[in-house]
Amino acid sequence: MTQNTWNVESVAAELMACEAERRDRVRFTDEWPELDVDTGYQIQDLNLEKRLARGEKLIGVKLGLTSKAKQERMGVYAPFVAWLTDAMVLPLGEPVPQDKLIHPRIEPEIVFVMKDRLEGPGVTCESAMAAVDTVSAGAEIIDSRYKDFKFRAGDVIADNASSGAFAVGEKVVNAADIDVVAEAVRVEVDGELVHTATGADVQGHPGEALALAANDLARRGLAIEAGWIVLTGGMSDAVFAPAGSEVACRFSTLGDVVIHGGPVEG
Ligand code: 0L1
Ligand code: MG
Repeated sequence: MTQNTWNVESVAAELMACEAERRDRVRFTDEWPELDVDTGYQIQDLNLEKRLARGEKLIGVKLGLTSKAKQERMGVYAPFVAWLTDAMVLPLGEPVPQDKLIHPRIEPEIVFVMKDRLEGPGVTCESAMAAVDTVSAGAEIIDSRYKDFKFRAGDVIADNASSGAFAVGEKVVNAADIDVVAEAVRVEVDGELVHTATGADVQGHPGEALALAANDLARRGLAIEAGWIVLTGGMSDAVFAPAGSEVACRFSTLGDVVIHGGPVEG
């Protein structure tokens, strides 16, 4: 397809096809510069409808690019929101689903489970945190439908913020009982330390990321529902997760989430 032929429906269909066929492509914005943030969300929402129509359940939201490390790596300097469905859950102990993903990368996340519905606008870090039930460690396995993870804001929002899979650690802590700003993580690849970060790296406070999600969803007349999972965004840059690798996200109080890349074929 060439310039001027793209629209919300055709980009949505192409992204779903790329995902199903494990095929990456060049970003759309080179051919369709009008693909801006709002258009990206229209595409994201259209593909959510398709996911739900094929039986997936909406279980929460994820934030993208809430840390400087992620923004600088991706060259996109504004955070955004995307959808989580039950098909994206990676049970602990299961390897990276290499057969479903194109070029998976893993990043550590602070994960909230919501106690109350949270509806913007006007949500603050404080009111956001008051609506959180529990906190856990998480690891998101991102996967972009764009070659080399090269995209602009409209592209990545349309692509559901590079959603792939995510794992949540075993330990569950009441939100009132943890300092999420001070919570630290060490990311090790095959036993070697590659990144460190804290909750402060996520918008200064992961609650700010949650507030941002609620306020952003409000622009589309949507809210964060009680019981939903919220991935507050990669705390550090992501690391590649090929077959044969082991990525460990070791949190200071929330425990470890260790993800294996799976067996090397042949
Ligand atoms: O591919 C990406 O890095 C965009 C999604 C960002 C996810 C995150 O920051 O948690
Ligand atoms: Mg993430």
